[in-house]
Amino acid sequence: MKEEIISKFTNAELLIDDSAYEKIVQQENSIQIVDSLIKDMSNSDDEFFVLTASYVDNYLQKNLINYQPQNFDSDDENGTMHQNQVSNIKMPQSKLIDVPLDFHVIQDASKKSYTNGEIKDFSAYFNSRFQKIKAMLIKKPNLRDSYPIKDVGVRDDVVNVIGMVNDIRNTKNNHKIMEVEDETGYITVLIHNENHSLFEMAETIVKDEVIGVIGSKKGGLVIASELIHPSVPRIEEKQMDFSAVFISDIHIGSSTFQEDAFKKFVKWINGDFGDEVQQNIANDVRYMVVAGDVVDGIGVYPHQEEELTIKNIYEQYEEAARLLGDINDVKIIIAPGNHDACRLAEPQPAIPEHYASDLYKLKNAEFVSNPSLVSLDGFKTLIYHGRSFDDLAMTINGLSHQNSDLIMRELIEKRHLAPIYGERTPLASEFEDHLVIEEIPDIFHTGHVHINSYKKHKGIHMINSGTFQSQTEFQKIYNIVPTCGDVPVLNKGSLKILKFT
Ligand code: D5M
Ligand code: FE
Ligand code: ZN
Repeated sequence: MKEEIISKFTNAELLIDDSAYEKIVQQENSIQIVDSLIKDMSNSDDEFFVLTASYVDNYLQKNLINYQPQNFDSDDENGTMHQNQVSNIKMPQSKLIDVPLDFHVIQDASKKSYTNGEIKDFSAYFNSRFQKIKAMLIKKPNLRDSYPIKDVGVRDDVVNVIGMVNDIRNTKNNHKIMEVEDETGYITVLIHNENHSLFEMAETIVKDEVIGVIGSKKGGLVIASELIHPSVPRIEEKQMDFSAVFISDIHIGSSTFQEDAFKKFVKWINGDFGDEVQQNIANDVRYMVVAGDVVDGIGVYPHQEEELTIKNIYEQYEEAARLLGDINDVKIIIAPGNHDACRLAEPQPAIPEHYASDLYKLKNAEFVSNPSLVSLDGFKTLIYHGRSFDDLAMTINGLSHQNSDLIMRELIEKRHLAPIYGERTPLASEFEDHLVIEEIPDIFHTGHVHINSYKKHKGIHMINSGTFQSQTEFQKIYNIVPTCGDVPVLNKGSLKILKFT
């Protein structure tokens, strides 16, 4: 072996002294180390001719290769000192590893989702939405005395009803006209533009949401004085002693997937990348949530194949398993998006094992529906990819892909993840509406728009996790500038964005 080592150095026109040689042969994988040392020395700007023991020492420490300091033995005080040196370079991996994970799924539509597409399902679906949200509204003091819409015509007192918005539009004189319906009938509601605050609120009302209406009768119209969302009370914030990472829209298989940034991110989460502060954050990470668009998929939009580096859906998920498989000691929760190999209609069941068998083999991965509600050490996390953002950005003035925090706030106030039926978001006409926000989450995690956002609304952390895909041709046309490789981490209750580009 001595000859082999010496000749490798000679061939590389490098000299090695005896102490350096002794140090190298103490290592288990000494031949491999010689190869990488030679590479390292050739890349170095230093003008040196003789490889010394201290250079080898530095190199081994820097690269953490089975670092075995000379004269190391457990009785030697120096031995302990050397071990500390190593751990100063690589931060200890805690991940609160001794504390068992408390993960469970609270709501998942994967197995509950049945439909045979008949008309009666359609009305069952809307009835489910109406009843669930009505049950929230009726608890509000102002709506406790609400009555069926059919009684509006026969009663003389104030109008006080709960209904679903059939239609809302501006009149010629720039007031708003809204048709509201329950299972007994419908009314036409006028929102006068001189009632500024009410008119402003009405600007955010969309078709198919469920609201409370208080007003007075005038001819065949109801003049609104108050419009009421189901909304949420301010929640009490819990003490968080761990970190959770939120990502989405990785788009593996696309030529615009930023693999280098993603690999840096994986190194960071494993505690092998970043400065001391960043590594300390990584050490607290117990959960990573992926809110859809894991892969770019196949046939999602016209001529997609021209922008794919992996043109086979199975291979895209195999690559995803390779990349995510490098993540240690973190529970990974994966929900689908509109690019995944899944039914498109929401609720989307979990990514099928059939397409992603290697991902399913990862011991630390869990697969859930879109949307779903999970508990991360007691923190209720609502995961939704965010397809409905396209519809809300198009419908409500002032909302756009850039400010998805405002969209998330609207959805929470409306207690529905995709209120508008029949636009770009395909909704399955189930017997039950799984997109009603029944339980109030601590964390609301979305993706899809490819632009980070964060805001706390009534104590709820609302996070949009951006993307690992750089700007696509489609996004250029719509002037969507993605925040690529910026990862939000909820670190012990406060949000940090780490950049990996
Ligand atoms: O969505 C990527 C980005 O493109 C995201 O910002 C939403 C936007 N997008 C996608 N589809 C549409 C439609 N149909 N209208 C408007 N904006 C859209 P991704 O799901 O990754 O393709
Ligand atoms: Fe996406
Ligand atoms: Zn998407």
